Amino acid sequence: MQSAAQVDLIKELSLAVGAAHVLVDDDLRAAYEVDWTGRYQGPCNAVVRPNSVEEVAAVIRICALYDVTLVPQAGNTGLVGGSVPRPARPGARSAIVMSLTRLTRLGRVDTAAMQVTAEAGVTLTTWRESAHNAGLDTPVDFAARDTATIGGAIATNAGGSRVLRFGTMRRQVVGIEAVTAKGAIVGSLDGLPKETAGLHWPSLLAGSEGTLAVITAARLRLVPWFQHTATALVAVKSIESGIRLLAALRQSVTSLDAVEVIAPAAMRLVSDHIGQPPPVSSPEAALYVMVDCADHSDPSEQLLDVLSQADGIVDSAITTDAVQRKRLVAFRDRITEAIAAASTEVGVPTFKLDVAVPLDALGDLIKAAQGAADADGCRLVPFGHLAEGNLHLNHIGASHPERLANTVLSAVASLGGTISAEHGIGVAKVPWMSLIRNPAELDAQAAIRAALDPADMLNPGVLHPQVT
Ligand code: 2HG
Ligand code: ZN
Repeated sequence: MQSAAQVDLIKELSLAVGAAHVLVDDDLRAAYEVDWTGRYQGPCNAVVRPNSVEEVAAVIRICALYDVTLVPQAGNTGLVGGSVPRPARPGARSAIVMSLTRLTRLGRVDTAAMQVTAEAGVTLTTWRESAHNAGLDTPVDFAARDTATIGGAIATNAGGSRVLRFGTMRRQVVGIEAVTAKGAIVGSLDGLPKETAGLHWPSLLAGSEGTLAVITAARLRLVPWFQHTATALVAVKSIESGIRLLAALRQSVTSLDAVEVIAPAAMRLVSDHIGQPPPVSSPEAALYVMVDCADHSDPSEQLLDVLSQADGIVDSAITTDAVQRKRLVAFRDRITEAIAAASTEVGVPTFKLDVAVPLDALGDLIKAAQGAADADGCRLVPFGHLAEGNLHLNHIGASHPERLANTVLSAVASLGGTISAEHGIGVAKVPWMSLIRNPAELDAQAAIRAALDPADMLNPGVLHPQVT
Protein backbone atom coordinates (compact mmCIF):
# COMPACT_ATOMS: atom_id res chain seq x y z
CA MET A 1 0.00 0.00 0.00
CA GLN A 2 1.20 3.51 -0.81
CA SER A 3 1.89 6.03 1.96
CA ALA A 4 0.28 9.49 1.85
CA ALA A 5 3.64 10.98 0.83
CA GLN A 6 3.93 8.50 -2.05
CA VAL A 7 0.43 9.37 -3.23
CA ASP A 8 1.33 13.09 -3.16
CA LEU A 9 4.60 12.39 -4.99
CA ILE A 10 2.80 10.56 -7.80
CA LYS A 11 0.23 13.37 -8.01
CA GLU A 12 2.92 16.01 -8.35
CA LEU A 13 4.84 14.00 -10.93
CA SER A 14 1.62 13.54 -12.90
CA LEU A 15 1.03 17.29 -12.86
CA ALA A 16 4.57 17.84 -14.15
CA VAL A 17 4.59 15.37 -17.08
CA GLY A 18 0.99 14.23 -17.50
CA ALA A 19 -0.57 11.21 -15.75
CA ALA A 20 -0.11 9.02 -18.84
CA HIS A 21 3.65 9.39 -18.44
CA VAL A 22 3.89 8.35 -14.82
CA LEU A 23 3.88 4.55 -14.80
CA VAL A 24 3.00 3.04 -11.44
CA ASP A 25 1.47 -0.35 -12.26
CA ASP A 26 3.74 -3.35 -11.70
CA ASP A 27 3.47 -4.62 -15.26
CA LEU A 28 4.24 -1.18 -16.75
CA ARG A 29 7.25 -0.61 -14.51
CA ALA A 30 8.68 -4.12 -14.91
CA ALA A 31 10.75 -3.57 -18.07
CA TYR A 32 12.40 -0.49 -16.54
CA GLU A 33 13.38 -2.28 -13.34
CA VAL A 34 15.69 -4.88 -14.84
CA ASP A 35 18.63 -4.61 -17.23
CA TRP A 36 18.49 -6.59 -20.47
CA THR A 37 20.91 -9.26 -19.28
CA GLY A 38 18.68 -9.95 -16.27
CA ARG A 39 21.64 -9.63 -13.89
CA TYR A 40 20.81 -6.24 -12.35
CA GLN A 41 17.44 -5.22 -11.00
CA GLY A 42 15.58 -3.33 -8.31
CA PRO A 43 12.18 -1.81 -7.61
CA CYS A 44 11.02 1.76 -8.23
CA ASN A 45 7.95 3.70 -7.12
CA ALA A 46 7.22 4.94 -10.60
CA VAL A 47 8.68 5.46 -14.04
CA VAL A 48 8.44 9.08 -15.17
CA ARG A 49 8.70 9.99 -18.84
CA PRO A 50 9.34 13.73 -19.31
CA ASN A 51 9.16 15.28 -22.76
CA SER A 52 11.35 18.38 -22.41
CA VAL A 53 14.28 19.73 -20.46
CA GLU A 54 11.84 21.83 -18.41
CA GLU A 55 9.88 18.71 -17.48
CA VAL A 56 13.14 16.96 -16.52
CA ALA A 57 13.95 19.92 -14.23
CA ALA A 58 10.46 19.82 -12.70
CA VAL A 59 10.72 16.08 -12.00
CA ILE A 60 14.13 16.52 -10.37
CA ARG A 61 12.81 19.30 -8.10
CA ILE A 62 9.87 17.12 -7.06
CA CYS A 63 12.15 14.15 -6.32
CA ALA A 64 14.37 16.40 -4.19
CA LEU A 65 11.35 17.65 -2.27
CA TYR A 66 10.15 14.12 -1.50
CA ASP A 67 13.66 12.79 -0.78
CA VAL A 68 13.50 9.96 -3.28
CA THR A 69 16.38 8.87 -5.49
CA LEU A 70 16.39 9.20 -9.26
CA VAL A 71 17.74 6.70 -11.76
CA PRO A 72 18.12 8.15 -15.28
CA GLN A 73 17.49 5.60 -18.02
CA ALA A 74 17.16 5.70 -21.80
CA GLY A 75 17.88 2.69 -24.03
CA ASN A 76 18.61 0.46 -21.02
CA THR A 77 21.34 -1.31 -22.98
CA GLY A 78 23.92 -0.74 -20.22
CA LEU A 79 25.92 -3.70 -18.97
CA VAL A 80 26.95 -2.63 -15.46
CA GLY A 81 23.61 -2.08 -13.72
CA GLY A 82 23.82 1.72 -13.86
CA SER A 83 20.45 2.44 -15.43
CA VAL A 84 18.11 0.31 -13.33
CA PRO A 85 17.12 0.80 -9.67
CA ARG A 86 19.25 -0.73 -6.95
CA PRO A 87 18.01 -3.84 -5.11
CA ALA A 88 15.63 -3.07 -2.22
CA ARG A 89 17.33 -2.62 1.17
CA PRO A 90 15.70 -2.01 4.54
CA GLY A 91 15.70 1.71 5.30
CA ALA A 92 16.78 2.76 1.80
CA ARG A 93 15.01 5.65 0.08
CA SER A 94 12.66 4.65 -2.70
CA ALA A 95 13.58 5.29 -6.31
CA ILE A 96 12.02 6.91 -9.34
CA VAL A 97 13.21 5.88 -12.80
CA MET A 98 13.37 8.81 -15.19
CA SER A 99 13.03 7.44 -18.70
CA LEU A 100 14.43 9.82 -21.32
CA THR A 101 13.08 7.93 -24.31
CA ARG A 102 10.57 10.69 -25.18
CA LEU A 103 13.40 13.18 -25.73
CA THR A 104 13.88 12.31 -29.39
CA ARG A 105 14.17 15.66 -31.16
CA LEU A 106 16.99 16.01 -33.66
CA GLY A 107 18.11 19.33 -35.08
CA ARG A 108 19.14 20.21 -38.63
CA VAL A 109 22.62 19.02 -39.57
CA ASP A 110 25.06 21.91 -39.93
CA THR A 111 27.26 20.59 -42.74
CA ALA A 112 29.81 23.41 -42.49
CA ALA A 113 30.37 22.92 -38.77
CA MET A 114 29.78 19.16 -39.19
CA GLN A 115 27.54 19.10 -36.14
CA VAL A 116 24.01 18.24 -35.11
CA THR A 117 21.99 18.65 -31.92
CA ALA A 118 20.25 15.56 -30.60
CA GLU A 119 18.15 15.01 -27.51
CA ALA A 120 19.16 12.34 -25.01
CA GLY A 121 16.68 9.71 -26.20
CA VAL A 122 17.73 9.71 -29.88
CA THR A 123 19.17 6.30 -30.78
CA LEU A 124 22.57 5.90 -32.37
CA THR A 125 20.90 4.55 -35.50
CA THR A 126 18.66 7.62 -35.83
CA TRP A 127 21.66 9.88 -35.23
CA ARG A 128 23.50 8.03 -38.00
CA GLU A 129 20.53 8.22 -40.40
CA SER A 130 20.28 11.98 -39.92
CA ALA A 131 24.01 12.31 -40.64
CA HIS A 132 23.72 10.14 -43.76
CA ASN A 133 20.80 12.23 -45.03
CA ALA A 134 23.17 15.20 -44.95
CA GLY A 135 26.04 13.29 -46.62
CA LEU A 136 27.94 12.85 -43.33
CA ASP A 137 28.48 10.06 -40.83
CA THR A 138 28.70 9.51 -37.07
CA PRO A 139 32.05 8.86 -35.39
CA VAL A 140 30.72 6.34 -32.84
CA ASP A 141 29.10 3.03 -33.63
CA PHE A 142 28.44 -0.18 -31.72
CA ALA A 143 26.23 -3.23 -31.93
CA ALA A 144 23.42 -1.92 -29.64
CA ARG A 145 22.97 1.03 -32.03
CA ASP A 146 19.21 0.50 -32.59
CA THR A 147 18.37 0.88 -28.90
CA ALA A 148 21.29 2.67 -27.24
CA THR A 149 20.81 6.42 -27.03
CA ILE A 150 22.89 9.58 -27.17
CA GLY A 151 22.31 10.37 -23.47
CA GLY A 152 23.44 6.94 -22.30
CA ALA A 153 26.38 6.86 -24.70
CA ILE A 154 27.65 10.18 -23.31
CA ALA A 155 26.92 9.29 -19.68
CA THR A 156 28.98 6.08 -20.00
CA ASN A 157 31.53 7.58 -22.42
CA ALA A 158 30.77 4.69 -24.78
CA GLY A 159 33.35 3.52 -27.30
CA GLY A 160 32.64 0.97 -30.01
CA SER A 161 34.50 0.01 -33.13
CA ARG A 162 35.57 3.42 -34.50
CA VAL A 163 37.46 4.62 -31.40
CA LEU A 164 40.81 4.04 -33.07
CA ARG A 165 39.90 6.59 -35.73
CA PHE A 166 37.66 9.10 -33.96
CA GLY A 167 37.89 8.53 -30.19
CA THR A 168 35.20 7.71 -27.65
CA MET A 169 31.87 9.51 -27.17
CA ARG A 170 33.53 12.13 -24.95
CA ARG A 171 35.38 13.52 -27.98
CA GLN A 172 32.22 13.91 -30.02
CA VAL A 173 30.40 16.16 -27.57
CA VAL A 174 30.92 19.81 -28.49
CA GLY A 175 28.03 21.05 -26.38
CA ILE A 176 25.73 19.64 -23.75
CA GLU A 177 22.51 20.47 -21.95
CA ALA A 178 21.80 18.87 -18.59
CA VAL A 179 19.84 19.33 -15.40
CA THR A 180 21.58 19.24 -12.02
CA ALA A 181 20.20 17.76 -8.80
CA LYS A 182 19.06 21.28 -7.86
CA GLY A 183 16.89 21.39 -10.97
CA ALA A 184 19.17 23.92 -12.70
CA ILE A 185 19.62 23.69 -16.48
CA VAL A 186 23.34 23.91 -17.31
CA GLY A 187 25.57 23.80 -20.40
CA SER A 188 25.15 25.09 -23.92
CA LEU A 189 24.31 23.67 -27.32
CA ASP A 190 26.10 26.38 -29.33
CA GLY A 191 28.77 23.93 -30.46
CA LEU A 192 31.71 26.34 -30.47
CA PRO A 193 34.76 24.15 -31.12
CA LYS A 194 36.94 26.70 -29.33
CA GLU A 195 35.71 27.97 -26.01
CA THR A 196 37.82 28.38 -22.90
CA ALA A 197 35.59 29.84 -20.22
CA GLY A 198 36.45 27.70 -17.23
CA LEU A 199 34.55 24.56 -16.45
CA HIS A 200 33.67 22.50 -19.54
CA TRP A 201 30.36 20.71 -18.94
CA PRO A 202 30.78 18.10 -21.71
CA SER A 203 34.10 17.00 -20.18
CA LEU A 204 32.63 16.86 -16.69
CA LEU A 205 29.51 14.91 -17.65
CA ALA A 206 30.92 12.42 -20.19
CA GLY A 207 31.48 9.26 -18.18
CA SER A 208 29.70 10.56 -15.05
CA GLU A 209 27.05 7.81 -15.38
CA GLY A 210 24.07 9.94 -14.36
CA THR A 211 25.60 10.94 -11.03
CA LEU A 212 26.31 14.64 -11.59
CA ALA A 213 23.37 15.75 -13.72
CA VAL A 214 20.78 14.33 -16.11
CA ILE A 215 21.88 14.85 -19.72
CA THR A 216 18.97 16.05 -21.86
CA ALA A 217 20.63 16.98 -25.19
CA ALA A 218 24.00 17.33 -26.86
CA ARG A 219 25.66 19.06 -29.77
CA LEU A 220 27.57 16.31 -31.54
CA ARG A 221 30.45 16.16 -33.96
CA LEU A 222 29.92 14.43 -37.32
CA VAL A 223 32.56 13.03 -39.68
CA PRO A 224 32.85 12.48 -43.44
CA TRP A 225 30.76 9.63 -44.84
CA PHE A 226 33.12 7.28 -46.61
CA GLN A 227 31.27 5.42 -49.34
CA HIS A 228 33.84 2.68 -49.80
CA THR A 229 34.53 0.20 -47.03
CA ALA A 230 36.72 -2.86 -47.22
CA THR A 231 36.33 -5.43 -44.47
CA ALA A 232 38.76 -8.25 -43.79
CA LEU A 233 38.48 -11.15 -41.39
CA VAL A 234 41.91 -12.52 -40.62
CA ALA A 235 42.86 -15.60 -38.64
CA VAL A 236 46.26 -15.19 -36.97
CA LYS A 237 48.36 -17.82 -35.28
CA SER A 238 49.27 -15.86 -32.15
CA ILE A 239 48.25 -12.81 -30.19
CA GLU A 240 51.63 -11.30 -30.99
CA SER A 241 51.03 -11.65 -34.74
CA GLY A 242 47.63 -9.96 -34.26
CA ILE A 243 49.34 -7.03 -32.55
CA ARG A 244 52.04 -6.83 -35.23
CA LEU A 245 49.24 -6.75 -37.84
CA LEU A 246 47.59 -3.89 -35.95
CA ALA A 247 50.89 -1.97 -35.91
CA ALA A 248 51.38 -2.47 -39.66
CA LEU A 249 47.83 -1.38 -40.41
CA ARG A 250 48.19 1.74 -38.26
CA GLN A 251 51.44 2.64 -39.91
CA SER A 252 50.36 2.37 -43.53
CA VAL A 253 46.59 2.34 -43.91
CA THR A 254 45.29 5.91 -43.63
CA SER A 255 41.68 4.75 -44.02
CA LEU A 256 41.83 2.39 -41.01
CA ASP A 257 38.43 2.51 -39.26
CA ALA A 258 38.22 -0.48 -36.92
CA VAL A 259 40.39 -3.35 -35.73
CA GLU A 260 38.32 -5.77 -33.69
CA VAL A 261 39.30 -9.03 -32.06
CA ILE A 262 37.39 -12.30 -31.76
CA ALA A 263 38.73 -15.23 -29.73
CA PRO A 264 38.13 -18.71 -31.19
CA ALA A 265 35.59 -19.43 -28.40
CA ALA A 266 33.58 -16.40 -29.50
CA MET A 267 33.86 -17.35 -33.17
CA ARG A 268 32.56 -20.85 -32.45
CA LEU A 269 29.66 -19.54 -30.40
CA VAL A 270 28.53 -16.90 -32.91
CA SER A 271 28.90 -19.23 -35.84
CA ASP A 272 26.69 -21.83 -34.10
CA HIS A 273 24.21 -19.09 -33.19
CA ILE A 274 23.81 -17.73 -36.71
CA GLY A 275 24.02 -21.18 -38.24
CA GLN A 276 26.90 -20.44 -40.58
CA PRO A 277 30.44 -21.80 -40.61
CA PRO A 278 33.16 -19.24 -39.82
CA PRO A 279 34.15 -17.46 -43.07
CA VAL A 280 37.79 -18.10 -42.25
CA SER A 281 39.12 -20.80 -40.03
CA SER A 282 42.15 -22.85 -39.31
CA PRO A 283 43.04 -25.20 -36.48
CA GLU A 284 46.06 -22.96 -36.03
CA ALA A 285 44.03 -19.78 -35.42
CA ALA A 286 44.77 -18.26 -32.01
CA LEU A 287 42.67 -15.16 -32.74
CA TYR A 288 40.51 -13.61 -35.41
CA VAL A 289 41.01 -9.96 -36.32
CA MET A 290 38.32 -8.00 -38.14
CA VAL A 291 39.52 -4.92 -39.98
CA ASP A 292 37.46 -2.12 -41.51
CA CYS A 293 38.99 0.46 -43.85
CA ALA A 294 36.74 3.26 -45.11
CA ASP A 295 37.53 5.97 -47.61
CA HIS A 296 36.17 8.09 -50.46
CA SER A 297 37.70 5.59 -52.91
CA ASP A 298 38.23 1.84 -52.66
CA PRO A 299 40.75 1.23 -49.84
CA SER A 300 41.18 -2.50 -50.47
CA GLU A 301 44.52 -2.21 -52.24
CA GLN A 302 46.16 -0.56 -49.20
CA LEU A 303 44.63 -3.20 -46.95
CA LEU A 304 45.68 -6.10 -49.18
CA ASP A 305 49.22 -4.73 -49.32
CA VAL A 306 49.55 -4.93 -45.56
CA LEU A 307 47.87 -8.33 -45.34
CA SER A 308 50.16 -9.79 -47.99
CA GLN A 309 53.26 -8.75 -46.06
CA ALA A 310 52.07 -9.60 -42.55
CA ASP A 311 53.44 -12.68 -40.82
CA GLY A 312 51.37 -15.17 -38.86
CA ILE A 313 48.21 -15.00 -40.97
CA VAL A 314 46.74 -18.48 -41.40
CA ASP A 315 43.58 -17.57 -43.30
CA SER A 316 41.79 -14.42 -44.43
CA ALA A 317 38.80 -13.10 -46.35
CA ILE A 318 38.31 -9.60 -47.66
CA THR A 319 35.35 -7.92 -49.31
CA THR A 320 34.03 -4.53 -50.38
CA ASP A 321 30.63 -5.84 -51.45
CA ALA A 322 27.86 -4.51 -49.14
CA VAL A 323 26.00 -7.84 -48.85
CA GLN A 324 29.19 -9.84 -48.25
CA ARG A 325 30.36 -7.27 -45.71
CA LYS A 326 27.13 -7.54 -43.78
CA ARG A 327 27.59 -11.29 -43.66
CA LEU A 328 31.14 -10.95 -42.41
CA VAL A 329 30.37 -8.23 -39.85
CA ALA A 330 27.59 -10.37 -38.36
CA PHE A 331 30.33 -12.62 -36.94
CA ARG A 332 31.42 -9.66 -34.80
CA ASP A 333 28.17 -7.76 -34.26
CA ARG A 334 26.10 -10.75 -33.17
CA ILE A 335 28.45 -12.14 -30.52
CA THR A 336 26.63 -10.38 -27.66
CA GLU A 337 23.33 -11.81 -28.89
CA ALA A 338 24.88 -15.29 -29.17
CA ILE A 339 26.19 -15.02 -25.60
CA ALA A 340 22.76 -13.93 -24.32
CA ALA A 341 21.13 -16.93 -26.01
CA ALA A 342 23.70 -19.35 -24.54
CA SER A 343 23.22 -17.81 -21.07
CA THR A 344 19.45 -18.18 -21.34
CA GLU A 345 20.01 -21.83 -22.19
CA VAL A 346 22.08 -22.44 -19.05
CA GLY A 347 19.67 -20.32 -17.00
CA VAL A 348 22.29 -17.97 -15.50
CA PRO A 349 22.68 -14.32 -16.57
CA THR A 350 25.99 -13.67 -18.34
CA PHE A 351 28.76 -12.31 -16.17
CA LYS A 352 30.52 -9.58 -18.17
CA LEU A 353 33.83 -7.90 -17.51
CA ASP A 354 34.88 -5.09 -19.83
CA VAL A 355 38.58 -4.40 -19.34
CA ALA A 356 41.59 -2.98 -21.18
CA VAL A 357 45.31 -3.51 -20.80
CA PRO A 358 48.37 -2.19 -22.66
CA LEU A 359 48.72 -4.18 -25.88
CA ASP A 360 51.83 -6.04 -24.78
CA ALA A 361 49.89 -7.41 -21.78
CA LEU A 362 46.98 -8.80 -23.81
CA GLY A 363 48.39 -12.35 -23.89
CA ASP A 364 48.86 -12.36 -20.10
CA LEU A 365 45.32 -11.05 -19.63
CA ILE A 366 43.82 -13.81 -21.76
CA LYS A 367 45.82 -16.42 -19.82
CA ALA A 368 44.71 -15.03 -16.45
CA ALA A 369 41.07 -14.80 -17.56
CA GLN A 370 41.08 -18.36 -18.91
CA GLY A 371 42.65 -19.62 -15.67
CA ALA A 372 39.94 -17.89 -13.62
CA ALA A 373 37.17 -19.22 -15.86
CA ASP A 374 38.57 -22.76 -15.68
CA ALA A 375 38.70 -22.55 -11.88
CA ASP A 376 35.07 -21.42 -11.85
CA GLY A 377 34.02 -24.06 -14.34
CA CYS A 378 32.31 -21.53 -16.64
CA ARG A 379 32.67 -20.87 -20.36
CA LEU A 380 34.79 -17.81 -21.25
CA VAL A 381 33.94 -15.91 -24.44
CA PRO A 382 36.41 -13.08 -25.11
CA PHE A 383 36.12 -10.53 -27.91
CA GLY A 384 36.45 -6.79 -28.27
CA HIS A 385 38.42 -3.90 -29.65
CA LEU A 386 42.03 -4.85 -30.40
CA ALA A 387 43.34 -1.34 -31.00
CA GLU A 388 42.45 -0.27 -27.46
CA GLY A 389 43.57 -3.52 -25.81
CA ASN A 390 39.90 -3.74 -24.79
CA LEU A 391 38.51 -7.21 -24.16
CA HIS A 392 34.92 -8.06 -23.31
CA LEU A 393 35.31 -11.10 -21.08
CA ASN A 394 31.95 -12.81 -21.08
CA HIS A 395 31.37 -15.71 -18.71
CA ILE A 396 28.55 -18.13 -19.43
CA GLY A 397 27.30 -20.16 -16.48
CA ALA A 398 29.59 -18.49 -13.92
CA SER A 399 29.18 -19.96 -10.41
CA HIS A 400 31.16 -17.37 -8.45
CA PRO A 401 31.10 -14.00 -10.26
CA GLU A 402 32.61 -12.09 -7.30
CA ARG A 403 35.57 -14.44 -7.16
CA LEU A 404 36.02 -14.23 -10.94
CA ALA A 405 35.94 -10.44 -10.77
CA ASN A 406 38.47 -10.37 -7.92
CA THR A 407 40.93 -12.56 -9.80
CA VAL A 408 40.54 -11.00 -13.24
CA LEU A 409 40.33 -7.35 -12.19
CA SER A 410 43.34 -7.70 -9.89
CA ALA A 411 45.29 -9.21 -12.78
CA VAL A 412 44.13 -6.37 -15.04
CA ALA A 413 45.28 -3.75 -12.53
CA SER A 414 48.66 -5.40 -12.05
CA LEU A 415 49.12 -5.45 -15.83
CA GLY A 416 48.62 -1.67 -15.91
CA GLY A 417 45.07 -1.87 -17.25
CA THR A 418 41.65 -0.56 -16.36
CA ILE A 419 38.67 -2.37 -14.82
CA SER A 420 36.32 -0.64 -17.26
CA ALA A 421 37.20 0.38 -20.80
CA GLU A 422 33.87 1.43 -22.26
CA HIS A 423 30.89 0.01 -20.36
CA GLY A 424 31.35 2.08 -17.21
CA ILE A 425 31.54 1.23 -13.52
CA GLY A 426 27.81 1.24 -12.78
CA VAL A 427 27.11 -0.75 -9.62
CA ALA A 428 28.95 -3.79 -10.98
CA LYS A 429 32.50 -2.57 -10.45
CA VAL A 430 32.25 -0.19 -7.51
CA PRO A 431 33.98 -2.65 -5.12
CA TRP A 432 37.07 -2.70 -7.36
CA MET A 433 37.48 1.05 -7.98
CA SER A 434 40.39 1.21 -5.54
CA LEU A 435 42.38 -1.04 -7.89
CA ILE A 436 42.66 1.81 -10.39
CA ARG A 437 42.04 5.01 -8.36
CA ASN A 438 44.00 6.02 -5.27
CA PRO A 439 42.25 7.31 -2.11
CA ALA A 440 42.92 10.95 -3.00
CA GLU A 441 41.33 10.48 -6.41
CA LEU A 442 38.30 8.74 -4.93
CA ASP A 443 37.92 11.52 -2.33
CA ALA A 444 38.11 14.21 -5.00
CA GLN A 445 35.52 12.40 -7.12
CA ALA A 446 33.19 12.08 -4.12
CA ALA A 447 33.67 15.76 -3.25
CA ILE A 448 32.72 16.88 -6.78
CA ARG A 449 29.64 14.69 -6.61
CA ALA A 450 28.65 15.98 -3.16
CA ALA A 451 29.03 19.58 -4.33
CA LEU A 452 26.61 19.04 -7.22
CA ASP A 453 24.28 16.59 -5.49
CA PRO A 454 24.59 16.95 -1.70
CA ALA A 455 21.59 14.67 -1.02
CA ASP A 456 23.06 11.85 -3.16
CA MET A 457 19.84 11.78 -5.17
CA LEU A 458 21.18 11.06 -8.67
CA ASN A 459 21.95 7.40 -9.33
CA PRO A 460 23.22 6.53 -5.82
CA GLY A 461 25.29 3.38 -5.66
CA VAL A 462 26.74 4.02 -9.12
CA LEU A 463 30.48 4.91 -9.18
CA HIS A 464 30.51 5.08 -5.34
CA PRO A 465 29.07 2.79 -2.67
CA GLN A 466 25.52 3.78 -1.70
CA VAL A 467 25.27 5.48 1.69
CA THR A 468 21.51 5.82 2.28
C1 2HG B 1 30.50 -4.67 -28.10
O1 2HG B 1 31.68 -4.35 -28.28
C2 2HG B 1 29.79 -4.18 -26.89
O2 2HG B 1 29.86 -5.32 -28.94
C3 2HG B 1 29.14 -5.28 -26.05
O3 2HG B 1 30.63 -3.39 -26.10
C4 2HG B 1 30.13 -6.18 -25.39
O4 2HG B 1 28.53 -7.92 -24.87
C5 2HG B 1 29.60 -7.40 -24.59
O5 2HG B 1 30.31 -7.82 -23.68
ZN1 ZN C 1 32.58 -3.08 -27.06
